[in-house]
Amino acid sequence: MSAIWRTSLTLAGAASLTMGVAQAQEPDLSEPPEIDGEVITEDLGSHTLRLGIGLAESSPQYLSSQYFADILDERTEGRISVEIFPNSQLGDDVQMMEMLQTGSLDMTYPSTSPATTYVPELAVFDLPFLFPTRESAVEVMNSDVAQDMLDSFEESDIKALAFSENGYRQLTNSVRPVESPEDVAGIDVGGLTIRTMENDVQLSIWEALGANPTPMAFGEVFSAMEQGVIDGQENPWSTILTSNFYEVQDYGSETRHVYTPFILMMSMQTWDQLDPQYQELVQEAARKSAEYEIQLATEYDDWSREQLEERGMEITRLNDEQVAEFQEAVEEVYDEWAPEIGEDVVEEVQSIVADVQDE
Ligand code: TK8
Repeated sequence: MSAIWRTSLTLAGAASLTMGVAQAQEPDLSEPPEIDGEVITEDLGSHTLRLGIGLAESSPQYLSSQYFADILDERTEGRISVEIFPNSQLGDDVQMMEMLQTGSLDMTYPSTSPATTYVPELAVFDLPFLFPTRESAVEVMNSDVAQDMLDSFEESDIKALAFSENGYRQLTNSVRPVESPEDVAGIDVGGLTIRTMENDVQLSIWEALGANPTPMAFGEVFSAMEQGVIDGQENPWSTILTSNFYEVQDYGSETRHVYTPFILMMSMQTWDQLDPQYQELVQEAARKSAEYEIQLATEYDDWSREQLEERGMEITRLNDEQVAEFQEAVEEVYDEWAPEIGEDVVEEVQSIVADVQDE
């Protein structure tokens, strides 16, 4: 951990450290759960799996991927090894999913939003303000509707293994503090140019808020902000921190406008090469590492916001009325998209959420 954080420290951060500013540089993260379960001692073939991810080495996505690799390593006596390539270095979410289909990459870990081109029902996760709590989102990810969505990837030669948490998304920008939809739309001065994921529901959300939304691959976002091509973007605090977005974004708003998951997935060509015993193990390791990822993402969330403030970002917290204003402004997104996604899927998800909230 500390090595990772040291390498991702900015010069400014390093300077403030040497100046003696007390700053916890590492979140208080849970250790990965102990690796237990049967070890496959029989030689069922050797595999090196290349896993490309979008986020940085310090992200929950990377740390849990390492745990995934460790489980496979230990429980196959080193016969399955996983090489992780962070920071979109092998491609962005869309490209890496295509690489799984052609068999030129073994595994990737995209957001659900760009994966809706394969499984349109996944767009239910793009609906704004759907999950009042993280618990309700997790319950939906563990549900049969969600499992059906994972299974549907098989038609596209992708073995989707498990959902985990990208998380509640927050708005950042380099122009002005935002506490209302009017601030996004900038009535007299013009709307903020906001990068969105490559997903039509996300686009509708930002259109409804009066922004100028620009879909873009994640790997291009930092430099687009640095060069002023876009004013802002939206992602969980942990990503805003671990991908160093705070270096080029002065303002953040705790909008929590949408909760999006990740999906850990494998090329069907790779999957088919694995012995059934290995397949079972890979599936189990994926679930365990996804659970760990959700735990890390939870632990990272508030901590990251504090870190961002310490690093000079001005973060606006919204009260209930302010959140309600955003919620009202994007209500039309439901009218537009629920029929496309499937009213049944939307209602099923909403009823799971309602059950969790009633408990
Ligand atoms: C990383 C992306 C990222 C997502 C986005 O590959 O694109 O903004 O939130 O986490 O999947």
